[in-house]
Amino acid sequence: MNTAAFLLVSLCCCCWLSAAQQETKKTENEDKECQTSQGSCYPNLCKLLKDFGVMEEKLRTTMEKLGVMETQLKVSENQLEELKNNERRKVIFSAALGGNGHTGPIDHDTTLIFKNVITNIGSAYNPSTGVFAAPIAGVYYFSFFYHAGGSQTKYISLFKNGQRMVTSSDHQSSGDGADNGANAVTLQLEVGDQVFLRLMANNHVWDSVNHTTFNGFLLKQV
Ligand SMILES: *[C@@H]1O[C@H](CO)[C@@H](O)[C@H](O)[C@H]1NC(C)=O
Ligand SMILES: [Ca+2]
Repeated sequence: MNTAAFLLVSLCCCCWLSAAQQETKKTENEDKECQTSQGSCYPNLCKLLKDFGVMEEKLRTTMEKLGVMETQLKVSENQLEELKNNERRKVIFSAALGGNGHTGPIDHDTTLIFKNVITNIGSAYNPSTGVFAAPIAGVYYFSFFYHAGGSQTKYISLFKNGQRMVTSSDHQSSGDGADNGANAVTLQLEVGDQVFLRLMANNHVWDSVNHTTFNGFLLKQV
């Protein structure tokens, strides 16, 4: 570009030279400082070259700024794409056991089915089976809260696939009429891992107005 621009300037100068020749004499003295090491040049050409130098410098800094802006734009585009992806990957659920009171005691371990869906963004929780299945690999946070009669034993565990992870329990007692218990856990899950609550054999839990809930959400994709 430098060479092309210089040729253009030189061509223009040819036209100007004849017209400028008369002017030259007058301004020659004023433009002494404009002499190059190759010798003196016509003042108009000299000024033009100086201007061109300034313009070239301006163009260079503008190009630099443009380069920086281009990089920033790319970063913003990537961030936007990430935000869009995160929006798509929301997994949040909350469900209550429902029913009209007692669940249990039953003589074997039973998966609790939380039928009253309060929130189920991403539909990863299945209210017909009580099982949450991870749609995305990541770290999830789960919690559960229960209410139960004090005169019976309570033993509720949260399972990841076949493995018991956390439990909340209380003893049989005549001292307190009712119990409330809870627990929570963060779990790193692979796609398809299942999380659910089990009421262990011969235990009991109560719900009539959403006392007993199972909750979870995706904390972070991994
Ligand atoms: C229990 O949860 C259901 C489902 O979200 C809701 O419609 C209902 O109002 C809740 N009931 C009470 C008593 O909180
Ligand atoms: Ca108790």
